[in-house]
Amino acid sequence: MSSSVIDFLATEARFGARNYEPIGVVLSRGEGVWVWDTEGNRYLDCLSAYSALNQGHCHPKILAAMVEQASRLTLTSRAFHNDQLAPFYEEIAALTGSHKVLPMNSGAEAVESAIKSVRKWGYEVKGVPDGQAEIIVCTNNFHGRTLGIVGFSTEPETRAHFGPFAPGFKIIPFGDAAALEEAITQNTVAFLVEPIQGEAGVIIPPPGYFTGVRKLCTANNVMLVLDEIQTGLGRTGKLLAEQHEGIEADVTLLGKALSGGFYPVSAVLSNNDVLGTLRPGQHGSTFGGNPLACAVARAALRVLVEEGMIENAATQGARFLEGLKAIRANTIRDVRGRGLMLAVELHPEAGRARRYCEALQGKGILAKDTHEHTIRIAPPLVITSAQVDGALEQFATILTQDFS
Ligand code: IF1
Repeated sequence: MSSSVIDFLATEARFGARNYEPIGVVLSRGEGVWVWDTEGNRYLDCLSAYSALNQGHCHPKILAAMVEQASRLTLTSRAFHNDQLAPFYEEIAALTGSHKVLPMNSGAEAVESAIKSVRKWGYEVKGVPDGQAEIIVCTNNFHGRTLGIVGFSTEPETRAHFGPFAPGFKIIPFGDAAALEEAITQNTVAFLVEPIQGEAGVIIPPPGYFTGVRKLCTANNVMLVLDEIQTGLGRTGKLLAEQHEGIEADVTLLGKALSGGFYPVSAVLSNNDVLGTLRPGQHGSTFGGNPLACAVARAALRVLVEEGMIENAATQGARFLEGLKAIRANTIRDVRGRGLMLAVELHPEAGRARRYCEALQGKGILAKDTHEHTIRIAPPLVITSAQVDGALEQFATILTQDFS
């Protein structure tokens, strides 16, 4: 490790809260699927900042939109209108078939805003007694790091010593529609769930699960809130992961790639009057819906669609999945994926997935482990067949070694 890299890491260690344990690489440039470290080494990015870079690093058209808007008007607050918000609303509503949009900044903010909105809808429209609203979530969920959200996490690491937490949440197993039916009461206002559980290790529910969930939510006047912050915007090979099941959420949450990795932009999309319950002064954010965010998001959505990235994710995701499944290695317990949201789960005796990620780094691949034994694979949606094949060669090399 060069002295400059050591200096970077030492300074981070000296001043930074140690809330991450990054892989030992200091990146300085990104373009498309590639990133370079400060030593000039090139890597294929197989994390895409947890699916915030679906459009690839530093997409030129999103950059141009950002520079143009940043030189004109960056922020007005919502105390005044700006000339980017309405077109952003129109374009994202048309693309997703939504009726109402609430623009926020981080994914967690979108989740928290959705929780507030469905509770308000529950009291004012459904008629749930004030303060009695229940929201159902799943074990191994990941919806963000704010206090409200970690209060219903089932991951000890995520919630230990952050309490006390807010009440009003019920936890059921993911993928089990009967458990949802059992958990619904008169006071249930929503079921908040990821279409595919990302952090849990790319857990794909059984076929027909969401068809059953949709029916149960409709029959019980429960809002289906799909957290598509990681699965959305082409990651699974469709614009929204819900499309694989042919269903529609009542509320859809987007973030991450909504800005192509240029800026924190998230949104709550509603197909009904959930967002209609919000009145002036009842919710807000300094940066929510700012002109720079809207201009960047408009460009990010445009290139995603116009450059065929969603279709490419389906094609290259199928190639990547088939190639991973073809690897014959005793270390591999399971290979899972939909579109370019993939994971390789290792046998526990194969050792920690982090070791394999560190070995992949030496082969020019940046990937991230999750839950000890799983390697997440999520390259930008602009990846080519040749790049997939090149990555598969390296995965095969590393996975047939034993880093236990
Ligand atoms: C970290 C995980 C992924 C998300 C879903 C909401 C949010 C996220 C489905 C909140 C954010 C990020 C957060 C980041 C690492 C990453 C992550 F490992 F934490 F769980 F992707 F799997 N819903 N996920 O995946 O969005 O507020 O971050 O904008 O906290 O370490 P955010």
